[in-house]
Amino acid sequence: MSRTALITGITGQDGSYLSELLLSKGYHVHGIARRTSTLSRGRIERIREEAQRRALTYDLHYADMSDAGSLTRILLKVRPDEVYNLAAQAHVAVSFEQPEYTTDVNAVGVLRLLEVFRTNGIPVRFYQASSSELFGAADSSPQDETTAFNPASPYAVSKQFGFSIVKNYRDAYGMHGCNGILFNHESPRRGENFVTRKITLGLARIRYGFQEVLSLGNLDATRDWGYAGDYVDAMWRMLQCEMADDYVVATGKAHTVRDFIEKAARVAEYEIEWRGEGVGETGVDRKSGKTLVSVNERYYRPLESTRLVGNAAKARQHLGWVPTMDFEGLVQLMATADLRTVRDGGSVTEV
Ligand code: NAP
Ligand code: F7E
Repeated sequence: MSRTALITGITGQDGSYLSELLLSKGYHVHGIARRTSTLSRGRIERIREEAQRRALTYDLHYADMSDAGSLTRILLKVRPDEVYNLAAQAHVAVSFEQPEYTTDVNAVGVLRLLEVFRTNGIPVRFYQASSSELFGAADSSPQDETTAFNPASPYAVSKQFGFSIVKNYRDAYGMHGCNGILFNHESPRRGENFVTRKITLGLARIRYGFQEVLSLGNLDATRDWGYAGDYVDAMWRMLQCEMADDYVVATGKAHTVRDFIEKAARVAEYEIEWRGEGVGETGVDRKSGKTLVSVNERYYRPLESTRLVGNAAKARQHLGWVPTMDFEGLVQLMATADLRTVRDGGSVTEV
């Protein structure tokens, strides 16, 4: 018999890849989408059409993580076997500007869902989108499930609450709740103001004359970047285990923002040369002398996460999780997709 899954954050990057995965496995898929003034469904429009064509269940329901009543109504109606909580105010820099909203959605929102399950006796398997940002200014490297948390932003603090409350409900009530401590994962569907996508889209726009320069913050920040398509597979694998547990999902390799720019620039047929330093630093194309990258303090954060690189040995061993794409492949995929989309004048989120 087909299982039923509910995805919060279905319109986001991960929600779209997880939708495809679950539909391919025969699930009935439901998602919550919030009301926005312009529809934010670009990433799942094609998935919806395809599901409709194949007569598969792929239903969206209006709800919001800040509205317990709406969550209760949908959970009681859908009665899912699995719930994937991906909805969040997911931007770390924005969380410094909107800490209260970030906490309401990312922290209290998790509790709202858990309380609906508990008070209504709904026996779901629950996935919580935890984050490597919990390690923050990490004391040791690489990080695994035993590394101490040291969150460095309101976003990370809110996600630490989400992590802890899932563990608490698992221990106190025997609920099947898993935390995926996922390191950064990217794709051509990544939000446009996260650094990888900002770079690939910016370079494509410069290449085709729609943008002058790419303005960025800390070029020396390092991250462990993987491919979103691989990471949603780990989410699903967690919920197939009899015993709920927490898992780090990562590639184990760290790169700087600078590395990412240099590789993406090559795909756009530029050769970056760095000149100057600090806020005066620029990235110049060696052949044409054109300035492609400049630094703007506006994109610096009050506090940075540092030394982030994950050890996913537990996920590999217990879940049989194996990533399919390396850093070079990821940059190539994203840069090529944005060059094509900008050239063809298409919608940047429909890839
Ligand atoms: P994303 O693209 O920003 O998607 C976030 C989703 O949450 C969107 O569907 C968004 O809806 C929805 N949302 C935001 N506020 C909401 C609210 N108040 N009520 C209901 N829905 C709301 O993020 P992502 O990259 O797919 O990440 C998915 C999850 O994994 C997030 O929880 C994120 O914090 C976490 N995470 C991500 C990464 C990563 O590297 N991508 C790593 C670790 C953890 P709209 O489309 O309407 O905006
Ligand atoms: O920043 C630096 C910035 O915003 C990465 C979210 O999915 O992953 C993501 O959070 C690095 C930081 O991602 C710009 O300072 C430089 O050091 O792409 P990002 P993030 O903050 O790592 C974690 C795991 C999550 O859980 C989050 O939901 O890049 N950086 N210049 C910049 N970052 C941005 N956004 N824009 C810049 O211009």
